[in-house]
Amino acid sequence: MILIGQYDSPFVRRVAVSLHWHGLPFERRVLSVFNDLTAMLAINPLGKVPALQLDDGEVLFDSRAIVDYVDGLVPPERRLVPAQEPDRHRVLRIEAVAIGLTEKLYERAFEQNRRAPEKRDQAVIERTERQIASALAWLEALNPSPWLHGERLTIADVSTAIALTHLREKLPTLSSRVNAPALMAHRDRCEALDAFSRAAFSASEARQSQGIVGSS
Ligand SMILES: N[C@@H](CCC(=O)N[C@@H](CS)C(=O)NCC(=O)O)C(=O)O
Repeated sequence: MILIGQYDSPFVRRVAVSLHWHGLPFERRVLSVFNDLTAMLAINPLGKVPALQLDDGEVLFDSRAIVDYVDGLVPPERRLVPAQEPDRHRVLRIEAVAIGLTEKLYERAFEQNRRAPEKRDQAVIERTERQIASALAWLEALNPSPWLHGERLTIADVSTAIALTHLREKLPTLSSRVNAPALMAHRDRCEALDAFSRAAFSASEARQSQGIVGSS
């Protein structure tokens, strides 16, 4: 299998951590959705990452669909999304907020890092920050100890920890204003795991595709 995408993408990292957690070997093709858009459009009709090329050449896209596929390769008791109810819907419910938070962080960082200052919309920024604060408060109230649900790591933990790392790395000023001690401890606990450190946030890959959209 070949995972396409950079390790400054929280969605790519979700897939990479899932693959490492399950001990599934894969190669990686480091393409940027900004610098390599033509190549990305040939891989994924939306030109987005992550994409996962299977050994027979078929390509999967969207991290939810990929994580679902990857989870199906291991026995039910090892899955990151529990196979049995009610754990299944409870984990997916938390994951939905974590992914939604990730999308809002991505939008907020895009506004700051990819849009020319004169084109930034303060009303959009404020609305997005309210959504981010609300999602963080909701997740913090779950008080992970050590996991967000149940007795073992699930996709809810993977997605939430990666979102918190993305916040710290891409939006440091906003991150410094956040009061979420339980989530930050949870992030550090998760990022210390082998499956996470083998797919650690990559500042050098982030630097490779910096820049304002439409400026070059
Ligand atoms: N729902 C998608 C979101 C993926 C996503 O937004 N990826 C970003 C990189 S972090 C991307 O490809 N952005 C380029 C674009 O939206 O044009 C998933 O879960 O895979």
